[in-house]
Amino acid sequence: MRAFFSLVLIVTCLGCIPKVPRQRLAERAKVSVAYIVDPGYAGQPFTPPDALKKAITAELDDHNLEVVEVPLEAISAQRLTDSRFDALKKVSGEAPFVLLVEQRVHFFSQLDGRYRWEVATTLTAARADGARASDPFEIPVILLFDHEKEREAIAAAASDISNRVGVLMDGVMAGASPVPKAAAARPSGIYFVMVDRFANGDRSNDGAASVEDPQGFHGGDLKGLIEHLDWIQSLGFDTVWLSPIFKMRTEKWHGFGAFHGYWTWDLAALEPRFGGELLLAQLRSELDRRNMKLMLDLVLNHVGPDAPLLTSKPGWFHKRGGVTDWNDATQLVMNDVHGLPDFATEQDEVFAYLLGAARRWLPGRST
Ligand SMILES: [Ca+2]
Repeated sequence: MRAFFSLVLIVTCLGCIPKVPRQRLAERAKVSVAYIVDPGYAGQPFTPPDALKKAITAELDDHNLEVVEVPLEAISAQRLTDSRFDALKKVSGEAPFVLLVEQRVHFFSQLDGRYRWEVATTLTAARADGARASDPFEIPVILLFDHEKEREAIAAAASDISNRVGVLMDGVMAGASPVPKAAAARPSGIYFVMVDRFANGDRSNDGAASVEDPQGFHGGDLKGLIEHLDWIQSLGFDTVWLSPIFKMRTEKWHGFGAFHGYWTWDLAALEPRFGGELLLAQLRSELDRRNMKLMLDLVLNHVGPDAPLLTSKPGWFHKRGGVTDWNDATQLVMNDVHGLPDFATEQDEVFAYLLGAARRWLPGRST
């Protein structure tokens, strides 16, 4: 849950669809289409507004394809794209083409009285003879009114999304093979390390630690991690994602432990009990030697309780109180999650601070 509010740096292969000329079938054919919008924190999957369906239907009609919409129930029991696509194909009968439209909508920020949303869409399409392609993308949307939510955001992005459907279907109808993903040549994966709980390589930095206390620190550190890199690699992983290692609150809060590292106090310094910058540099070098990658986890949504920034920069926080309605998109972004002081990231100064902190830890920038 806490990790959801943090930043990790991930490189993905997007737009793996080769560009081909506009396609139109000589004879009209059916395309089986399924829509699903994943809910955020609560609720059931739902179908997008008619504005999107209408735009996509018009686009497909332009390809001489007749839409047969598959009911949401046919795929809603599945959570993964591959499973949904298989379920869609199963109920598509003789339709020579299938199209799956998956969406998730996020409230992003409130700025100058307007509401910024992100509409994330993954399109997956295939011909009956197997050629399949996918296109994941995000479209930012500005809405003017508080009562406008997920449906209005999707409707606002309908034209852009239907255009992407057209390009994707051009590729599928032309039989173009998707460009292989860069990572496909070698299996890979991300191994997440809860640094305090992974391996204790240096007992001199333990401070107050007790493995008997489930909420206490257990002594894990970067040195212990470095000593286990061969083991992590032997499991088939090529990337290590660390729980936050930055200066943080270390005292318990309402009985809950701080060992996870998500109660950051200072993103520009390392927490001494995990090891210093020399050890971080050594970790990087050991990972490089194994052709492995490192992901650092920066908590950008909030600071830890009693963080010094609350005193030195009191204007940097929303101070709207805790979240009381988990279905209220504005509260989710602007209010304190479980009492953790919420950064006003829409302020230029706050944004610059967080960006600077992120850049601080890029390789070759640690001075
Ligand atoms: Ca230790």
